[in-house]
Amino acid sequence: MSDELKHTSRRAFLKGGAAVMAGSVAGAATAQSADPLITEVQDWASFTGDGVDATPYGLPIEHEADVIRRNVPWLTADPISSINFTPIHALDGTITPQGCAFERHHSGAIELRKDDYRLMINGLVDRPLVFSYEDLERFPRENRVHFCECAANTGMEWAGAQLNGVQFTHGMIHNMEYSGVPLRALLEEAGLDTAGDLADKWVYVEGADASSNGRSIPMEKALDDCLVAFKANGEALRKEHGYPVRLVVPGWEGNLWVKWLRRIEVMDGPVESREETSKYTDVLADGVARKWTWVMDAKSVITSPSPQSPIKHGNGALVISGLAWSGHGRITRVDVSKDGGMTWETARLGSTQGDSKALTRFYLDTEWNGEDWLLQARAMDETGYVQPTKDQLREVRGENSIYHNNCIQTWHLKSNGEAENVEVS
Ligand SMILES: Nc1nc2c(c(=O)[nH]1)N[C@H]1C(S)=C(S)[C@@H](COP(=O)(O)O)O[C@H]1N2
Ligand SMILES: [Mo]
Repeated sequence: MSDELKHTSRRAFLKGGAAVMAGSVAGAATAQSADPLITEVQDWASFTGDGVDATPYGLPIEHEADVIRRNVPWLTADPISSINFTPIHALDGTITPQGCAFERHHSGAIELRKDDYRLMINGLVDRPLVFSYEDLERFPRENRVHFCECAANTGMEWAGAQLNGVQFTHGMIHNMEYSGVPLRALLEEAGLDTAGDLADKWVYVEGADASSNGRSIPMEKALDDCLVAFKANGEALRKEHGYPVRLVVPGWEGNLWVKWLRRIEVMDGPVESREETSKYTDVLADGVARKWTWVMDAKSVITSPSPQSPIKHGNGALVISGLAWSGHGRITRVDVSKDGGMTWETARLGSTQGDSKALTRFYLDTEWNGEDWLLQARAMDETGYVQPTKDQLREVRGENSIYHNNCIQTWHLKSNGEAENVEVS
């Protein structure tokens, strides 16, 4: 192709594209009758608004009162030992506000004052230590964005499409910017020789709540990227997320992210506690339980349109939006299918850089004219791993698993704009 031709066709393409967009955002382009919201002076322009003293600490405006954590009544028999879900169908970008980030407690959220906070490091260290909150603040800090996904996220979907909303199928996840001290620095302060042979060493981490939620973490991970965090999204951790201090274990299942962190013991091996034997293990197709599935594999889901976020505008321009994440690193690509996985289009990632082990936003800017679609998203991460279908997972895991379900999700988008949780095979 000559340079001249290339030029012309690119310009033609751009013009064509613009025409499609203008024509398709129909409501916006053709508002011709008098719209009082444009022609009349409104109350909010005639009187002053609230003063600066009205909201010393702000909450979302009342019109957003629907964007809240919700639970599934039959799953939440006991609210003390239970779970609620992030309204991911109504959020955009990647950061989860603490006020609506899912919670999972084994014995309720406790109230622990900073003054009463203590963190002990003991076991196979030269100098067992107890840190106060102020002590922790005197170590060099880091800021990092990471997702925290409960291993049970999507767990109700193993045997069939069950919960009709992305908040319930995928909402056991949040993504925050944490400020904290690398766990490595505290272990070194306690005299752990991090240059020595630590191949068979573990840390056992415990919370101050009645459940303690004790978990064993191999030393390699403890020294790699774990953070002892005290701020999330710039402000103190909320009580329900572990105030004043929680452990951040990037990319690994949420159960390891101990809240109200009180003790870290360096040990010769794993404790094999309740949370890592009878729970959070994966039953395979042959009935054998697989231990230690720590890393959350690459996963993605379309958040809009979805059952709780139907298409309400008319035909034409449609933004399909969703989230992708991987416990192994960065998301490199997300594909979207409209026909249940037969053909795929590559989505646009909301940020080109993308944090490692963090939520990535994706968009597919497309057009919808009332077609019946089987919408799916499929994530790929920097290791080359591709998110599997439900059938592929079932071949290995059967249908009796609960945890670590990272299968491709399908929404049936109907001509009326509503979407439903379905399965394709
Ligand atoms: N101390 C303590 N830490 C805990 C838990 C708990 O009950 N107690 N629940 C764990 C589980 S199963 C998950 S998924 C995450 C949830 O963190 P969140 O409540 O901030 O969403 O915290 C983990 N840390
Ligand atoms: Mo969890």
